[in-house]
Amino acid sequence: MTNKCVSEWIKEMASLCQPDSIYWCDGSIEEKERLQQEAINKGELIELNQAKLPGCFYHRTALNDVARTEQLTFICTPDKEDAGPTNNWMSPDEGYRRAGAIFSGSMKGRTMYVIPFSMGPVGSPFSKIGIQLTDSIYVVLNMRIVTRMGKVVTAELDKRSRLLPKRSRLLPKRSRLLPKGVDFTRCLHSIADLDVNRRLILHFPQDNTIWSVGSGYGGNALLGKKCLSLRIASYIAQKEGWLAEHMLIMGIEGPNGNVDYIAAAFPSACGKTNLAMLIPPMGLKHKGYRIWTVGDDIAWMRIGSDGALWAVNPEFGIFGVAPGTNSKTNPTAMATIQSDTIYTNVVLKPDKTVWWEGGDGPIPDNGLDWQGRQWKPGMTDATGTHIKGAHPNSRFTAPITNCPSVSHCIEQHQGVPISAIIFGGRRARLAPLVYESFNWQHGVFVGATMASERTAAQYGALGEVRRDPMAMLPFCGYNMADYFGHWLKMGNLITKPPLIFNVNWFRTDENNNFLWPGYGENLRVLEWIINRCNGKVESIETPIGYVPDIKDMDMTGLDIDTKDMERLLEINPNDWLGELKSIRDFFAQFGDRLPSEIWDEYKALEKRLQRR
Ligand code: GTP
Ligand code: SPV
Ligand code: MN
Repeated sequence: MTNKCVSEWIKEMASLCQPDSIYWCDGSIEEKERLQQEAINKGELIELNQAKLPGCFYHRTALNDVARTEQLTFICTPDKEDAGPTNNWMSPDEGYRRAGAIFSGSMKGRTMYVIPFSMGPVGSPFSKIGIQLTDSIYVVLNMRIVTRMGKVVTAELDKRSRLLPKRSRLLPKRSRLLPKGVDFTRCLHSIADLDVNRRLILHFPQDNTIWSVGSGYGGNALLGKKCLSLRIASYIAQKEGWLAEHMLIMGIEGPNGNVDYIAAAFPSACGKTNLAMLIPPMGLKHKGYRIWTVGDDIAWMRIGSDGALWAVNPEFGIFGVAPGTNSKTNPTAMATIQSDTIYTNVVLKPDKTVWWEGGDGPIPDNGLDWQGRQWKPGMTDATGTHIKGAHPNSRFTAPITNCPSVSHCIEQHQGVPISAIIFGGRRARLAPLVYESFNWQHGVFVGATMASERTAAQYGALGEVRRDPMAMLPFCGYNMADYFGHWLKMGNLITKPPLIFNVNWFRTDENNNFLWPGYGENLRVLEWIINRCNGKVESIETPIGYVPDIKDMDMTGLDIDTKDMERLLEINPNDWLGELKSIRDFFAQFGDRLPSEIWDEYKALEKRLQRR
């Protein structure tokens, strides 16, 4: 049925992996139900209480397969310099050889599922098509939620190949491995034996190819997500003149009924899903604010014919962090995950419902933990450490259309116009609640100098700062110095650029308590940001950028000390001069490849700080 280059590629991959059978996914409800049943029979899925959680299922990953494995993730380019100092690198030859040895015969006794999927609305000229081959039903069912997939995408692929000129000179030169023809991302995935020593997540940007083997976890295995929509897409975006970013997209409907859209980049587990689904706080209710969720993790942004930046969420579902999600912190997410949701690595209660640390309701008396062991609250291990029921990175996968605040614009081919770009991270000290960059170039510097603290619970040494430019450190598919250069170049092309801000919800006092209440209250900061975009409020100039005058922030109904507010907005020049050292070390690794504008901004900031 489909294009010859597609069927030839599938044939070649099948002869490598040797599945017993090959099955093309059509995306129908019947197919979904059949696969669910098969996964239940095999023990890959557990059916949850259908009266309480209709259409919901439960999955446990292997014990060693609970998060993305950045150390096993590689960018495979002929020249190591093209991957840059912040990526793991392997030559394409070595990549195909090493992963090929693991893929070899890895699907014996299994079915190879063929998933045609579209990142972005089906039929949009901006959307990218991928085909994922996988031997995991869990992956098929998740891809069904987080992407648009099946028959409609196969038809779109056929349409695109019919439109192809007979002998296209427009197509990029391909490696000898790839036949010429319609463009799609070739995504090969096998869980193989789930052995970490035989796990590789490889990206071949020049070949538009992803090979992932040995993991069944989210970002490692749902290849449309981080692998295609960020690593491969960022590479394509640089060539085609757009941006692929680790950003949420949300609309803020204001008192006058206007909707302003913003995009925000925070590192993993730093609050994108929460912000994208924000519920306005009581104190601002009278103003009639409404939030519209466009996306919670990835944004593809292009320059529109009006010269503004327009953003599309390439995904169709939410793969969100479960712990900490409850009806107080994120009621919208809780409403989203009551049906048609796959829960991974949370606590399974005796009544076949689910729970996690920081979740709703009373802590269950007992249940099965994420490892499938009997679990009771208060249990400790041999070292006396409290045993968590849910894995800290346990997740839910739900269709974005379940979200009560979903924007009606998610299918718009051109996306939504972005008024503000917001960067942010977890900083116990240093970074103020919010500041605005002086201009685009300075804004790029602000994004490039982003950093986030690792929390004791999740990542190791408390307070340890990891530099994570634009929240893209693990996701940039090419040399990050070139990536900064691309951002700078985009600034010259956008005639109506969004303003660029930085936020920090995580500043703490000397007792390590958050100074800012966060969550819904973050709307107060967004309101100031929108007012800045619309020229409605003044600001105060500091060495690092513009900060709000406290009187310009609506604090109605929020009981927060003026002292604390001052501390939240405080900028300590000495601390910032200290930070410059870490920034300099980070930038130094890029050598001459780092754009001179970035060093110009660095020196200008140093000067402004020393003047104080
Ligand atoms: P990924 O899916 O990994 O990309 O994460 P994310 O950026 O979408 O993070 P998410 O919204 O899931 O939040 C991660 C954690 O941060 C959760 O435990 C939240 O409860 C917490 N969090 C989110 N927003 C805030 C906030 O405004 N203040 C505080 N103190 N915590 C927050
Ligand atoms: C992240 O880690 O930023 C995620 C989860 O959004 S994953 O899809 O696994 O990358
Ligand atoms: Mn993410």
